[in-house]
Amino acid sequence: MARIAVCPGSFDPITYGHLDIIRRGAKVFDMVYVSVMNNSSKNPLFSVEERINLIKEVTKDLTNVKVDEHSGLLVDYAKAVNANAIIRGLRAVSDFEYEMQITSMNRVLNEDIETFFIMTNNQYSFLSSSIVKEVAKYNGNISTLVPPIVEKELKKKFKG
Ligand code: COD
Repeated sequence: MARIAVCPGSFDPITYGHLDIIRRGAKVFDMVYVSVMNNSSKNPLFSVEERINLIKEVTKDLTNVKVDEHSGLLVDYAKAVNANAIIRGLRAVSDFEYEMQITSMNRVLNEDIETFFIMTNNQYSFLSSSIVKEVAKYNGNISTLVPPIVEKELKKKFKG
């Protein structure tokens, strides 16, 4: 049986922290669906299409990674692509409570789908999309935080 996982998130925009989790997940699973979840209460800076295009661009060397979107429950998306695993990243203790809550909810919704956590790479432990947007907004250097194409698109967003 193929090991298929979903790596869900807002990815607004994708950072080197996300990319590290996707790359490491792709080493363990036969197929990883990176899914931009389109129903979050957050007010995104990038449209779903923009986020998908950026993820596609920075993962184009990974042959077992597909990029997609979904509006609705994550477990329904996982079922639709025959995935029985969810990959999430953990940065700090502060992530734990939220991750435990959504993991438990997803298990109630579908007990056949298992969540796997990948511990952040130390160099990205402080990194989030929000922090990157904050620094970019005030013209700070984000070149070590996001891939060049993401840096370029962020600069465009904040130019106006
Ligand atoms: N290092 C390691 N991991 C990282 C880093 C980093 N520097 N930065 C981010 N990550 C990880 C996050 O921990 C997360 O696992 C993943 O990357 C994506 O992060 P985000 O912030 O882009 O995504 P989130 O946390 O906003 O995603 C939330 C979901 C969209 C997955 C969630 O809202 C959801 O499942 N929505 C669908 C509705 C649903 O099914 N609800 C029921 C369950 S509650």
